Amino acid sequence: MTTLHKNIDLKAADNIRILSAAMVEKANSGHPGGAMGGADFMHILFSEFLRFDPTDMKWAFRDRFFLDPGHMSPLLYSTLSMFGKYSMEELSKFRQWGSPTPGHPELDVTRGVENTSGPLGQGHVMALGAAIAERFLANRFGEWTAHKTYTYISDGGVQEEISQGAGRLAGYLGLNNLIMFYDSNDIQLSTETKAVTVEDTAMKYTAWGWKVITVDGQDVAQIREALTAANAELEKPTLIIGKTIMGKGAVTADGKSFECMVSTHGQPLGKAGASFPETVKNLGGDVENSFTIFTEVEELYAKAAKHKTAEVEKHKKAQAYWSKQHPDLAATLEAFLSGDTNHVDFSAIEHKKNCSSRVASGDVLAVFAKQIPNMIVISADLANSDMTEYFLKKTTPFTHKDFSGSFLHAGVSELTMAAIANGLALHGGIIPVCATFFVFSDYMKPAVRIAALMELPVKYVWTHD
Ligand SMILES: Cc1ncc(C[n+]2csc(CCOP(=O)(O)OP(=O)(O)O)c2C)c(N)n1
Ligand SMILES: [Mg+2]
Repeated sequence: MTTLHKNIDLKAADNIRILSAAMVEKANSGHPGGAMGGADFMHILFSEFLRFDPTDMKWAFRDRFFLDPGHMSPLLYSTLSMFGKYSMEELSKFRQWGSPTPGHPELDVTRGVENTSGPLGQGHVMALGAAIAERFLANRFGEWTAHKTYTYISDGGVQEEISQGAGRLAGYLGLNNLIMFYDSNDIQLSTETKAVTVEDTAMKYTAWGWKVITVDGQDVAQIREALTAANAELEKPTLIIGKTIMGKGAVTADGKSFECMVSTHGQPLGKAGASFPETVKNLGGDVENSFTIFTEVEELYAKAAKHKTAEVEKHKKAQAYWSKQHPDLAATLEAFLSGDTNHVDFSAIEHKKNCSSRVASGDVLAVFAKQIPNMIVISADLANSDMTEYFLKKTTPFTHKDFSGSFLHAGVSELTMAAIANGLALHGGIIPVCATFFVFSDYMKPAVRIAALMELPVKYVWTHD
């Protein structure tokens, strides 16, 4: 790599750091530290790897990016601003009433926000759902529909119990299309991580069947190499553990380093003990004009955007060719993507007299199994008791690298299951159903709440109490 190339990448990442810190400083609230550490990864992922068309953000076969730690939203907004998805003015209204840059991102696909996040842990499990949806569709319509699902997790997300369900299932299913970056800065909201854990996270994910790569999260060459290896992986989901520096580049008024400080987790740099103006200077920015994209960085992203649009154009051509060759399948795909279920004939549902409500539910699902080929039913180890087995009998469960069926045995993990269902719905093309006893629905509530906020058409089967 030339020195020039190296410099521009650092400049772009520093630009993202300045914007993220400036948003929080201006709003006088928010989370600058984590965002500043994750900037190098976001720059490389978005400018070089993530396949999407900046002029057609809703293209169905785009790579997905799911942010788990919603508090790092300045990082996402400022990265997307490089593609013109947020203006400097909009960034400067961070956390203000009615602005498109609320403190935690809310679903807004046209701007590049794939999921609402805030409750730690759920974001990366939605990514798992999207990765399953992608495999389901590729199995039926061909590998030309294939894409990657990237997700970004932090210490909080790794600690949340829901990550156990996602780690287990992604490994079991062999979801090599799922690539997760772990912003491992060893700092969380109120302490350093060493105050709460001695976990070997790499070993944990390896045990679940993941490929694990550990990199210096501030080194773009290592990040690039890891993303390349993750993209080439054929059997396993990949976890890239990026050892990052909380508040990367932050300095005090007298120019001393203010990195790796818990205090930069959730307050403006100025309040945390650093100096915002000195930090901007240290990162090569203009204090009077911190909401700026550097000219060279703007050029880099303009070039990247053009390249992305051209790349997607090629895929769209392949899609058009395939549609011509397979008109029936193409019509089915279109119906899947529309989410339309108007064709369902409810009169086909039959119940035995005096049947229990869960059996009645099973009768309905059995008809859906025949009539709704894009329905995926998930049960949390209760298939033969919540009667989703009526659906299962007409299909097969997903197993390692086999997505020919339409059923997921989630194991005993109701919250994971519900967040996966959200991810299936967010991806599109799928009608997700998830089931457990009514009494265990409490375990799912955080994900049900997020589904409600995002207005996702997830179906819940809650049988008896
Ligand atoms: C389910 C849930 N519990 C608690 C919180 C509040 N919270 C926000 S960030 C955070 C921990 C942050 O640590 P980390 O994820 O490592 O982020 P960093 O400090 O590195 O920015 C907590 C507890 C939350 N957002 N979601
Ligand atoms: Mg952290």
